[in-house]
Amino acid sequence: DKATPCVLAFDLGASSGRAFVGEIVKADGAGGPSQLKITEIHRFSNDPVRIGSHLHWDTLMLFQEIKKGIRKAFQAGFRPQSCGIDTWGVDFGLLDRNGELIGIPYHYRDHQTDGLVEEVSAKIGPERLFRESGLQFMPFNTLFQLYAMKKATSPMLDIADTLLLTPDLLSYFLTGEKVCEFTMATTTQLYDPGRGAWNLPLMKELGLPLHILPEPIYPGAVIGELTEDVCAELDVPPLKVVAVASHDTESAAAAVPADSDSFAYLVSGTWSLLGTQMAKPLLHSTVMEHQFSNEGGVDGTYHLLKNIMGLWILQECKRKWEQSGKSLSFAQLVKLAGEAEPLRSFIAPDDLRFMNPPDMPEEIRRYCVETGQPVPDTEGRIVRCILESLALRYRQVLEQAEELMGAHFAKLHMVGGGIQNELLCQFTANALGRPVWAGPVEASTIGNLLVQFRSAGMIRDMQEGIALVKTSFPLQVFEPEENDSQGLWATSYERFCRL
Ligand code: ADP
Ligand code: LRH
Repeated sequence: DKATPCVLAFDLGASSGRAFVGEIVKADGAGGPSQLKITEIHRFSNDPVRIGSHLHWDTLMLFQEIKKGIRKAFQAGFRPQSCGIDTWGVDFGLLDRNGELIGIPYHYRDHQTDGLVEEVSAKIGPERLFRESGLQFMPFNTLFQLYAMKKATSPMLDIADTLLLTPDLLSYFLTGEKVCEFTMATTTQLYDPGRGAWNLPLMKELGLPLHILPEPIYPGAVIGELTEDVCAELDVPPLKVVAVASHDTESAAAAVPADSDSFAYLVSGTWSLLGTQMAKPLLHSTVMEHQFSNEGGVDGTYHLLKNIMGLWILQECKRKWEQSGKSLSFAQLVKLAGEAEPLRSFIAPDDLRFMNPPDMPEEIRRYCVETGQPVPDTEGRIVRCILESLALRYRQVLEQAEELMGAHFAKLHMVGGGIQNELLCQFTANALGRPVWAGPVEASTIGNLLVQFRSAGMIRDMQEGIALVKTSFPLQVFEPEENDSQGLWATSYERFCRL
């Protein structure tokens, strides 16, 4: 029934964006239990654009697709009470003093930040940089991007009045309101979770402009309403725009159908984010040594997380093979991997050489040559090598997370687009020697919807939302296929750790 109260979520990942309407419906007519129903309204590919030596997001296209999504939702007869946007972390647009976008936002895989982790760490001291941000030193964190612009004496920085992170930028285009949502703020390396404030002293030392960051607002806050211009263009009535957990990873984490507050999860998409929820950030030196992040989540939670290179490596192989005339779907690639010999050669997925090489399959082959392993020479072998290496890396990172938390997790929840790859879920269970509970696929979208439901008074709290997720999306459980510690996966893990 399209008159049912509903909300509209936009979830933009690095590979694609989607719009879903979410409703709370009664399963069997009026008497049954409530269920969360999601309807896909719009989906689009998110392809970066190279101009000269720089890689950019096609920000205007993304905004156009969001407008299309709003229009399509109303055209389909839905009457959403609000909409909310989540996207990947760290990236941003700069506005001038008239509120106009300056330049074209950079893509986090742009090479302008190469080598800057080392340079800034040497200047500031790695301990301080970690203690005052709680973040893994990823070269693309907002801090390093701004520092790269500073080093390039970018005139854009001179005229920048406001920095808006991607979801906030898109919400600004819709509403005219400039905000900074908290979960995104914690991906910048400019936010000090210990003090709960922007790290202005650090920015000053690095020569970055101090006035450009709006004060953080929290998931659930209303950002504003669609401007009259947007309503007129789309021919839609006024619509509220709500700040969700605008960082996609945190929206996904907020939708994990866990039994308790203490659980381990893996958000599987372009990236693999492996983490666990905590009441407050964990900032001691072992966290820095293991290079984990503390990222802000819904309701003041923090998440101990590690960025693992993820299915990006597979996406890039797929793209390269397509370019050379061999178009294979993800399903076909997974099938080929399933037919290839098991546990033959591995890569270290987080080696920065895999961040953005010109030819990913070649980079993998070269890695195997350099490490004296059999060279994967077919699509199936390469994909198998990627999936097994990711699974082994998940074990390594999960065990590190447990060491840091002083906890043991009996299972791993996996969510996100990557769980459609059942081979990866099975390999993960095998590598961990623990069950994997897979689902839901659209976790970021669902976390986004839950925050909006709560804002609209459609659910009381996030717990009620999680209960809805559990009754509405069946999970798929993958049990490890071997049980002894001498099994092939266990010995392969030793080989993997020696790489
Ligand atoms: P992001 O949000 O980062 O753009 P998604 O959560 O949409 O990423 O996940 C994208 C990934 O999901 C792809 O890289 C691909 O590996 C995987 N995937 C998508 N569809 C399938 C499929 N049909 N079979 C196996 N894997 C799939
Ligand atoms: C995943 C993600 C991740 C960030 C990366 C830039 O989509 O948000 O959490 O580190 O993109």
